[in-house]
Amino acid sequence: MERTQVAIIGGGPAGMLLSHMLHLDGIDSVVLERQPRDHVLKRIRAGVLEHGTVKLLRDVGLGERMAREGHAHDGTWIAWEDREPFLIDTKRHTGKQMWSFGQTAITEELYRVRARDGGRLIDDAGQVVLHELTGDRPWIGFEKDGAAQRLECEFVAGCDGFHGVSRGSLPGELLRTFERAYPFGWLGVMSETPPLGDIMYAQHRRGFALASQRNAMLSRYYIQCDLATKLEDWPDDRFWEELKRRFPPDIARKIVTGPSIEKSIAPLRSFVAEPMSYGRLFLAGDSAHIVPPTGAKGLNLAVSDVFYLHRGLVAQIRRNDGRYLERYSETALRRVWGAERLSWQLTKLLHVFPDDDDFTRRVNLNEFDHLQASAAAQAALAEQYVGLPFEDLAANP
Ligand code: RFL
Ligand code: PHB
Repeated sequence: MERTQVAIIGGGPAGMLLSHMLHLDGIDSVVLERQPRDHVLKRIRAGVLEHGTVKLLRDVGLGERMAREGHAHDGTWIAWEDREPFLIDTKRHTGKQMWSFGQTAITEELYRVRARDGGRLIDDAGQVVLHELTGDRPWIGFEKDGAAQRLECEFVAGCDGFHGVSRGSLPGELLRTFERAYPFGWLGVMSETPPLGDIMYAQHRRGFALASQRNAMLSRYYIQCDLATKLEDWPDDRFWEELKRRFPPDIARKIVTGPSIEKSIAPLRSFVAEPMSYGRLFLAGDSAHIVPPTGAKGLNLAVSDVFYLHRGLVAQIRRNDGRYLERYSETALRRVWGAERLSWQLTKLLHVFPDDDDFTRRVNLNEFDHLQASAAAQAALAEQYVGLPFEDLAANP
């Protein structure tokens, strides 16, 4: 039997960041991760960080590698067929920049500092079950190397992603879910080629495309694809050709192609679970909500959840002040719904849907033209894209 103050289910960015931040406040945690460590460290996902995420990572001592390998951007471009490209100019409208820095590197850094600081992580942990969440002494049952184990704790953080077990531990009559599935996915390619200088979304009648990056010699590209798409049907040559067709010719010419080092398909989904807490269980990150990647909000939301949850746990454990934890769910959900709305709007604006008609196309075109013309519309989009500020309790007493 093991004992800790906070049992953290899931060793992705949400769980590992929470464990690290609690450690900085002298609070003990144990992370239970279903996958072997190598698997977690190899996953390629997010790449664009909000201003607030970058600041938080710096504040908790994780800024050094980001400063070395990451890259600041004044905003993100939208290339629109037959129109001048448009910059979501976060620098101009908010004074803040976004950063390109990969989730893979952030996860590596988190595993490094937790190991350095003697953090306890049990990977390859199977059959995780949460018990007695409404009592004073919750506990987690799990299997390690075929043996049944028990972890006792004061609080449980459910950071186990969309396919985890934590969300399902809320009673069915309490849990409400909100969902939108999209009839397409993103086919993503990573290549060791110099990226375009800028991050750029492309709207095109053949479908959406995106040019992004991880560092000076690592590019990340995506194209909208059918849900039935099979990776084996997309050799590199076909991918590059399709990608270039979706960008304006002068930009397509600048895309440097090369062999892919990773290729994967991600379906798009919007999903929110309410509430994000039950008894002594608190959900954070993808376990409670999913956004389509248009808008680059998923990892950033996981970080803001962790900011609120860490603050609540520290207030409760160190000062016996329960006000933050009591409001964790409602506070986190306000920010979650802001990101849900933005990523849904950008997904609708930039993708081709099978049932799009001429009316939809005209409305989308008008939305883009309005963005080009209206400083107010540009400022509103920039404010949401760069990330809404983290709330203080005083904002909603
Ligand atoms: P994760 O990363 O899914 O980690 C959850 C961890 O929990 C483990 N687990 C369990 N452990 C124990 N017991 C169980 N029963 C368990 N079940 C699961 C899993 O193995 C895993 O290690 O969730 P977390 O920490 O909440 O982090 C969320 C982010 O990973 C996610 O939101 C982002 O990657 C989303 N995302 C993006 N977000 C951004 O902010 N900016 C971006 O540019 C961006 N681009 C993206 C993305 C996601 C993508 N995909 C593949 C869905 C681009 C793509 C293509
Ligand atoms: C990425 O670099 O992987 C990326 C960038 C922007 C997005 C989503 C993903 O909106």
